[in-house]
Amino acid sequence: MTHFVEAPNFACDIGIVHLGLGAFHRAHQAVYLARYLERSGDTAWGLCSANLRSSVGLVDGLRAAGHRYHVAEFTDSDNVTLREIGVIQQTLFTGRDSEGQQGRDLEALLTRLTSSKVRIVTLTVTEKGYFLSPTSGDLLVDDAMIKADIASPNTPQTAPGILVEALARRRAAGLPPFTVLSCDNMPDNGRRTRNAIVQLAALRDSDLADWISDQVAFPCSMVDRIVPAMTDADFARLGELGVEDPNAVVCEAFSQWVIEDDFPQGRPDWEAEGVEMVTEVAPFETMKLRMLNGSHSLLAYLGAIDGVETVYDAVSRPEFRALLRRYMLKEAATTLHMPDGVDLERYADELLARFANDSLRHRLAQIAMDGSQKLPQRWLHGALERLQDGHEVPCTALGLAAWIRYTSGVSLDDRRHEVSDPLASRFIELHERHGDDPEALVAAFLAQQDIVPAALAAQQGFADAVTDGYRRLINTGLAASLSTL
Ligand code: NAI
Ligand code: CS2
Repeated sequence: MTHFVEAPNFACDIGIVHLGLGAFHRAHQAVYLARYLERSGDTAWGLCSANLRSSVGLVDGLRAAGHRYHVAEFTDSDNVTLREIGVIQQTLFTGRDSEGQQGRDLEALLTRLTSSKVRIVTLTVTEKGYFLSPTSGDLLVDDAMIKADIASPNTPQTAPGILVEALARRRAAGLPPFTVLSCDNMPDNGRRTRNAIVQLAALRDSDLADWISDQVAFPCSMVDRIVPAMTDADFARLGELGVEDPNAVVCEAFSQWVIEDDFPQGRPDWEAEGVEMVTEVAPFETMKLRMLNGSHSLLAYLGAIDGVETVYDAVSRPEFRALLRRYMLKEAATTLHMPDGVDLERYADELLARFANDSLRHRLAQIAMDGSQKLPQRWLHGALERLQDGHEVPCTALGLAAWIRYTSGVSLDDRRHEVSDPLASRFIELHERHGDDPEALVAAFLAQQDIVPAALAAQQGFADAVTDGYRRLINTGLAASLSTL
């Protein structure tokens, strides 16, 4: 059954600026706001959505379409809700355009961010867009882009740089700050975002850093909706349903948003749309990162090095389903401390059912991107807790072995793939230096302290398990390796 929902014609004030206009923003935050606007008629919370780095085509495409686009929410391949979204009022691009020009709409974005009507800034700039060390959470002050923002703070390129400049302008104008709400899959995402911004501000003006520290709220949030990158097949399927829209996105019907309720400048009444406003997000965030995202990463590396293409293809195989159940219940759930009433076995079953949605083509190559930024929170912190409690983590160890292989850019049957990761060139060097010696290779990867907590690297039993896993994968293949778990 296909259910159509049209967007009403509302002119809104812009109350929220979003950084990172990707697939997820269009199918998650924008949908909650659109539903809120339709129900309440409150026009204070329209969106200005900006890209800082890539996807200028999407920014311009949405402008050309009057900022209206479609979200196709699939329960399964037979049941879809086609929602037209009209809550975005403005789109901007501050990255490098096709002529190599940097910062096309930067002044427009900074002007928007200093409007008194803007009270919230949301972000989905991916984990690497915060320029933080994945293990310590400290700002990467030696990164070339952060260095450029330190040298030229009035023409910033990074998300932290843009927010620091906008907050400095608001402070100088006597305006209250906006609230900053990270919607990226990072642990303690609010606290980490605060770190990035306060540490960058401190390099410019310690009074500004103190003001941000005292005045700006950085609530944490847990976000969940599977929104794969669009494929030609997705556009063709939407065409069959009567939707010709280059800015459309396809996603699952499920959606969740848990937010720490700390919005001193006000916020939309999100609860009415099903958002859970809570005092502490951490248990839900850790549960989702370790169980859902941790499972995704297991499939991504073990599947991708064996030629499996999508999440659906992987979970259609009993050996992968068994691996995920075992990982989720024995290695992830056992590290969680959930409020009463949360049934983790049921959560694991629900996740398996979501992964088996036959209408999504969620490519493992997409999930495999940026492993250096993702693995600490998905696998490594939980693994360390279990090992310190005297337990083993065989699924995580095999997953890590698969990730190490994946970063060589060569699958188990010697096919090449692209490795998209800010540390990709470092990985290639490690493979060139130690590729012939699994023990040395694993030791070299475990010694990367900006990815692997030192206490985990020091667990010899874990290093041995990863090395065994690596040997098994290359000598006996995936199926045999999984069967020994
Ligand atoms: P996407 O590939 O469609 O968009 C990525 C966005 O991040 C683009 O706007 C891009 O310009 C921006 N970006 C990338 N690197 C950046 C950098 N260094 N600085 C500034 N901006 C940068 O990806 P999508 O699906 O929108 O996901 C984005 C993030 O949203 C994920 O990394 C994750 O943290 C979060 N998320 C995504 C979900 C999904 O299923 N797609 C679900 C839950 C969270
Ligand atoms: C995925 C997530 O790309 C990835 O790394 O694990 O984007 C995942 O689809 C979402 O977190 C689901 O909410």
